[in-house]
Amino acid sequence: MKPLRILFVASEADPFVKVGGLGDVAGSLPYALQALGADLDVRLVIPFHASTRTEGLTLVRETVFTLLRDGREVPAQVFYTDVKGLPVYLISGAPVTGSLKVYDPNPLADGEKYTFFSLAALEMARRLDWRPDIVHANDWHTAAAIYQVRRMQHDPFWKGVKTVFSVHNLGYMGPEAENALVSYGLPPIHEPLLPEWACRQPMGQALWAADEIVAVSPSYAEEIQTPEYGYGLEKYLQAQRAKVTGIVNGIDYSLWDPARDKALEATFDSTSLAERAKNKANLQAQFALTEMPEAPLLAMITRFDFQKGVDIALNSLRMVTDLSWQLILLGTGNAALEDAARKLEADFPHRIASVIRFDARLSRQIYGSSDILLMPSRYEPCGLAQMIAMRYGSVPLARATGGLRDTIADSRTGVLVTDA
Ligand code: NHF
Repeated sequence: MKPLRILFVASEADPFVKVGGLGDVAGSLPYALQALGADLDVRLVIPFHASTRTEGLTLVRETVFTLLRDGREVPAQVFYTDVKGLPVYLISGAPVTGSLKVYDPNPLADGEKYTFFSLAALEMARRLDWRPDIVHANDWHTAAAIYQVRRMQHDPFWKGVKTVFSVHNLGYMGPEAENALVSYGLPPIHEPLLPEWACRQPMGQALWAADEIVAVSPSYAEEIQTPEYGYGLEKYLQAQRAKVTGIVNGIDYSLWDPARDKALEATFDSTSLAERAKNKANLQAQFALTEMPEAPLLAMITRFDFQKGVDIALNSLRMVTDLSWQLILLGTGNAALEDAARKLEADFPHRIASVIRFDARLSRQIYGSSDILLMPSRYEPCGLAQMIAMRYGSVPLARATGGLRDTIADSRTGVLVTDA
């Protein structure tokens, strides 16, 4: 039997490039799909960002072609590599190399980059004469691929190709991409149930064009159909509820394993949790926090964003003066929130460490030593940190929203917040 071909299109994927949870998912879901059986042929395609890590990999220049933008040719180069049996394509070209960040502070540059990339990913499949059965795109960055497949249904190569659009975060829709979309031949859609502005943006277009919409948790699939979380698209999503499914993300337990994690001073498993005390003492010493074994070490490992409720945690902790606690905060993002974190540290020295940087190794040490992981998210489509925390013996304290509802269980009863 001919294997089912899935083209997995994403803006980032671990270990090549990882900014957030999407990178974790795109770096492991294709393998999990592949493992379902030999009758699946899954291939990953990502942009060849300036920050892509390719050490130790052999890259082969696979093909070159041009895309038309307002009648002008924009060259694209495709590189191929194989990582643990997964075929991976990296697409380069001026709109990608011209932008230093994976998510550019200039939204127009991101509009150009991701429209070019999404269309180049499809053109690549045609050049390689590898016709996917399913194109699986993720978030607004790769949404144009979904819309384009729908527009190309008259083309024998694309006719009958199905699309899956995963929504990792509905809050980001690509509002400045319209110019690029139109220039590459993707006009606004006409859909009375969508607000007019959404008809001109990649997120709205992909929700309209996709055969299936997957939200990254069952609760989030429900939430995006409500005014509180739907960002104005809730009416459309309600009308389309038959094609909206919630599938919760997972983490790769072989990559997140406290019994083997080389970043930890003391490794441990569920039978040797006492070992964690060494990690806690080590972290306290590293960040000049007073060693107080009896005080809970709280942690936040997050993008500094209002979505994540960083401000809620910082403001609330200021009020908790009658209990002993310590906090270690790791992440980067919004400058005002970074400043607020630094200020809290200055006001509570020896109690708070604010580490304003991206540090994968330190994050593992924090998971393996903290007592409580705070996730006061205003909304959380899925969330991975709570799953890692549970794997590493840190108890998540979270707001009951999205994937946090679907994944955090009471360890005494096994009951999920969703079921309670
Ligand atoms: O886990 C990966 C991640 C989610 O809740 C997270 C988010 C972005 O906000 O699906 O995407």
